[in-house]
Amino acid sequence: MGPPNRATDLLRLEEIAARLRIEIIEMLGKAGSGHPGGSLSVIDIVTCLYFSKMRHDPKRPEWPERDRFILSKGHAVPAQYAALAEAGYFPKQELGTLRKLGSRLQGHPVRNSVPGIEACTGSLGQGLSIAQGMAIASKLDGGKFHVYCVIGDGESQEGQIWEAAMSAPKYQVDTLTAILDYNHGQIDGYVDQVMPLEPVIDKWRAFNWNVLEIDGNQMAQISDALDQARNFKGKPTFIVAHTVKGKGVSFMENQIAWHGMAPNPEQTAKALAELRAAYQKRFGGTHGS
Ligand SMILES: Cc1ncc(C[n+]2csc(CCOP(=O)(O)OP(=O)(O)O)c2C)c(N)n1
Ligand SMILES: [Mg+2]
Repeated sequence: MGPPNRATDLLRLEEIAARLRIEIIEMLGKAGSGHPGGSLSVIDIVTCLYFSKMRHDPKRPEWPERDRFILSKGHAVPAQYAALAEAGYFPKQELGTLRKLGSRLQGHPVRNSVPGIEACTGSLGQGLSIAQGMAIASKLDGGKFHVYCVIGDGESQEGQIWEAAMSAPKYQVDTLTAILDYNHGQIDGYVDQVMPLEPVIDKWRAFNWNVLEIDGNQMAQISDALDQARNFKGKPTFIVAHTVKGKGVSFMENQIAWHGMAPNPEQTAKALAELRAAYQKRFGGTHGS
């Protein structure tokens, strides 16, 4: 069997993302707390990374040459847990323990507790600096692995983000790709109103990054941008990914209230019905009970 063609591969990734959206809502519904908006906006990017672009091996989570993924906006970790379980880092049944006392799956990523989690994040602003350190280590070692880091648009108000923005080009860290989940919402309002990021592309270009702009909920665009980023030499790449907060669940989309609120049982059922209907329409068959 040869390699899959592009259309087949994109469809495969879209199918995974559609399933992981369902699993995110199931997890949050059971947990009774958590962050649906930013998990649903980023899941297409996370899916493309784990199931197409990253060199990693769930059986060897500490393999030195693995690519690293740092979710700097750590509150969206249900998206990463769903991907890690799908990839085989831990059993899917464990997803149902999210945020429960004694569970490995805490509300924010914890390194050394969950295989596949590379850094403790959730205190916003720190992940890009951590990622840059790893990416420099890779570069010093001959560029054996690439580091991917997702930051939020609200998170971009943290000063430390701009310290990393300033220093990565100085060290020509081309083993680093940062992706901005530009979903326009933060914890208590719209980013444009709380602290505008614009002109975001000009800013990162001025800091001397290779900047790309995509629709971060379109698999083909995500895939192409990640390929370009990895192949670009001499500078780190910054991907401005326009996304929709709460993407896929109509009553959550672009609603600030759904930043950090879990759906109640009735809302969970409604969201799952929508996601399953969309899945069925697009891919046939059913997913989940
Ligand atoms: C240092 C720090 N300050 C405040 C918070 C509380 N907090 C959690 S999520 C959030 C908003 C983040 O917005 P954004 O980065 O846009 O996330 P997304 O929209 O992707 O969910 C804030 C302020 C935090 N986690 N860390
Ligand atoms: Mg946001």
